[in-house]
Amino acid sequence: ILWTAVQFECLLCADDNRLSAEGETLAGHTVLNTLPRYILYDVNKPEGFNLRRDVFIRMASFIHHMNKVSDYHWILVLPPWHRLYHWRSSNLVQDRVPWSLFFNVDSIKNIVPVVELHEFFQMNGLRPLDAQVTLQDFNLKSFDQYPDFSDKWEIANCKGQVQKEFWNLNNLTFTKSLCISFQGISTLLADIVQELQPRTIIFDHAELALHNYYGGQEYWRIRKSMQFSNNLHEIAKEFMKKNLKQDYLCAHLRRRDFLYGHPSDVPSINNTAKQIIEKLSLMSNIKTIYIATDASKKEFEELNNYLQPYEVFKFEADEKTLNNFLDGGVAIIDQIICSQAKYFIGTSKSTFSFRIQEEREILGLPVETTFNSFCGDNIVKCTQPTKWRFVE
Ligand code: GFB
Repeated sequence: ILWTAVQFECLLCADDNRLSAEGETLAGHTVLNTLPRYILYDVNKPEGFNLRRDVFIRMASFIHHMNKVSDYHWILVLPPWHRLYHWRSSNLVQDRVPWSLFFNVDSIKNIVPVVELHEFFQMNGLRPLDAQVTLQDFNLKSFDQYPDFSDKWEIANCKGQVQKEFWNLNNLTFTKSLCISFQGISTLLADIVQELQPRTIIFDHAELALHNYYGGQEYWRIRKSMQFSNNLHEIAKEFMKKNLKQDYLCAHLRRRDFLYGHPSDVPSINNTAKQIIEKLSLMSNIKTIYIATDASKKEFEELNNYLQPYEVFKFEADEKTLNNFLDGGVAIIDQIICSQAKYFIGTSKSTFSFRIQEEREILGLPVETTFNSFCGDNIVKCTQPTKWRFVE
């Protein structure tokens, strides 16, 4: 399933009509305008899977925009999933995982012109990319006294380290590399492309580019196309058929680094159980609880004890499933099961929970069963998630 650098083969290079590195045609007629151009991107290393899914939507909007305003056909290259910080199974190789392991890429291709990285290499070979652009924040000092929130960008000295090797591929090289201070929506990246006129370009720190219109029609069209792969749906379905025979409540408990990153949003295990039982006391038809969590075994057992006599389930991947679908696939199975629950409670501020809420909106489930989150232990006023409603 994983691909390696040695598999790269350049289809265009074997073709009479190929472009040379300088952009001449070899077959005597200009194909420059008809060949697609490619945009690659990467995201700040520590970011998790579900924030990266959101960055994809912003980049997909940008590609749509490019294809409206430019004479060329632009294709977005799906960044492989590579050694994410939260993927904890150290015995597994979780390098450069293609999107097709997790998503139905054909469904995405119906809405957004995308290719996987290995498909890009088949077209481009090992030719250097025309440009590497590292996005960075504007210096606060340059704001004078008052912050300026207008959309803007400028070529600048690099503030931090520039990434030399994307996804540990030493054969992905660049003709030129520059840093750009950037503030604004993702379609503003089009101005940079216009200025640099590259055929292939990679943006690093793409998370700095914001949504054009979060929660609008285009957002949902792209979001809806990001279906999980059939294989993962099948595994979730099998688990639900076997274990979750009745209506169930799903609770997503985000712990581990969230205990430090968002301490006031994460209740203690005891308090978590109390909040679940309180909800269930209002819904006499639900007796079954599904727990999705990154908590330790010990924390889960503690929670399970507090929740007795309710029936409590958690998906435990067998060795084959874990080997085939990795930590990322197991997390998605949790998300699929939660998205189909009768009632959902998530963890405040977790993008893992947000993506479940979106999935439930796409499925058309009642809004009051979706936008709920746990309250931290010492919170006076516990705010519930914003209701981002699906727009067709
Ligand atoms: O997805 P994610 O960006 O959500 O990152 P947050 C959390 C990761 O932890 C998931 C694992 O992608 C999973 O790998 N994980 C979390 C889970 N909950 C579960 C679960 O219920 N089941 C399974 N199987 N795995 C942000 C991060 O996390 O938290 C930021 O994106 C930062 O980088 C911040 O660390 C504090 O939005 O919850």
